[in-house]
Amino acid sequence: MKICVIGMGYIGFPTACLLASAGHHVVGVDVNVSVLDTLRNGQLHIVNEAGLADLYDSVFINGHLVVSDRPSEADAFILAVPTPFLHDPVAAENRQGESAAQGYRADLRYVENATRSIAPFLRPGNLVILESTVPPGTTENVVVRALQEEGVDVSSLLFAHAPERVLPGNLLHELVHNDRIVGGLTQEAGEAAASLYKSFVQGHISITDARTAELVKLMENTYRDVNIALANEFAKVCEYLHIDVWEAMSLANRHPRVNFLRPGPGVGGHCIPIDPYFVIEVAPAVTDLIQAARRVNRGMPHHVLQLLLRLAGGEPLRRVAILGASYKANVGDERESPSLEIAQLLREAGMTVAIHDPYVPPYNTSLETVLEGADAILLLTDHEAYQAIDPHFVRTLVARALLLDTRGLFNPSEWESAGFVVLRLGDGRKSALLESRIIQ
Ligand code: SAJ
Repeated sequence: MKICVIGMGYIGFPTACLLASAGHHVVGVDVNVSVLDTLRNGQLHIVNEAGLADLYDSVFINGHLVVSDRPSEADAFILAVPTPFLHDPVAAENRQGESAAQGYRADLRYVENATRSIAPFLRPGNLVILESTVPPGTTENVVVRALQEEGVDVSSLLFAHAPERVLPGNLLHELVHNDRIVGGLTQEAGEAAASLYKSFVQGHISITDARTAELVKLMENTYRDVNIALANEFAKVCEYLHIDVWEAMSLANRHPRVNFLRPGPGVGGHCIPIDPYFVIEVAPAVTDLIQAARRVNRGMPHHVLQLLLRLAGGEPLRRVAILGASYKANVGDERESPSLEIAQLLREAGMTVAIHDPYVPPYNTSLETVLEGADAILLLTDHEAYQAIDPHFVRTLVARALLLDTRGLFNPSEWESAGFVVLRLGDGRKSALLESRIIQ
């Protein structure tokens, strides 16, 4: 088939490559000129994704994937553009129900713009697939309506929603092997979309209706956000009860049907902290738990600041070394990263902050420089690379030997043997000791 993919981001671009390598003729469209230039030179704008460079080479050379700044006629159009959220707390206070959503609403302008951009190229029988994560009802109320407003005869078109669930850092493998949900506005549209994905998806493809598919994606990420909030809440409970949450959770997880996620300094990325609001927005009156979980996770950066002040034992911290800017381990993406929010909180508290992250320019500088003269080390992202740090060497660099580990990454006794006072998020045994220290 001839397929036009709108949005060359970390979903649209690999999807376009996979469709092209399956034999389709694909036009990849993006408004970002530097992305187009990079791709036209056969280079990649998405790094650290195994297999993507070779895949792109093959479809770039055989011409099955070409990139452009505008759509062209095709049998199928896939919209894979961002759906961030808009946060207007002031408006939230004034609008009934909005306050329940804490003022967060889906920003669908990219979906709307991408939809309008394909209007002139649509022909009867074309298939239009929305992949972006959206509030339930968007395929019908935004995509179809925008095309109608552009004067398109939508009765002859097929519409479907096909959310993705790939984990950044494992993109290609998951795009091919994960099961997929496809939701059609009509049964025919669902089947047409399913057969398109069958050309590269080896996972099972389930067909449902569009609204169900839109909600399923949000359910998956909301499930994760609520479970992370539960882990974070038990971290605070354990601090209060002088219990080590890391030990308690590993014991609880030995139960055959219990699987606690890991406490952390907050929930980042452009999915987990955002998608629950797409549910809250459409059902504010019945989402108490989902809203509470968002409040717990959004409160973690402030909790980390309190732990750091407790670790400092009343002495002011001049300079803090932060390990990890990225929102999660082993990838380089600082979008909505709690690390950057925590860095800001520390600066507002009068501290100087030096940040290191091997994956995120401009923080991928020398670790020694960042640690030099630090009054405290704050581990915020559990990059595997940090496992190799030698506490005894680090001891020679820092001004004060204080370590706050918010991911349970390091072995406390190794750092203590090098002379560090170590506090871990959720480790109540240590905070009891520290409280006594402060009292002294
Ligand atoms: N986090 C914790 N504790 C945990 C797990 C995660 O604090 O036990 C934090 C991470 O540090 C990070 C945030 O939550 O800041 C999100 O991490 P993540 O592992 O959920 O990574 P994402 O957001 O890149 O991927 C999620 C995945 N969704 C699910 O696992 C249900 C992925 O499958 C989705 O495709 C992706 O969101 C998305 O794009 O929707």
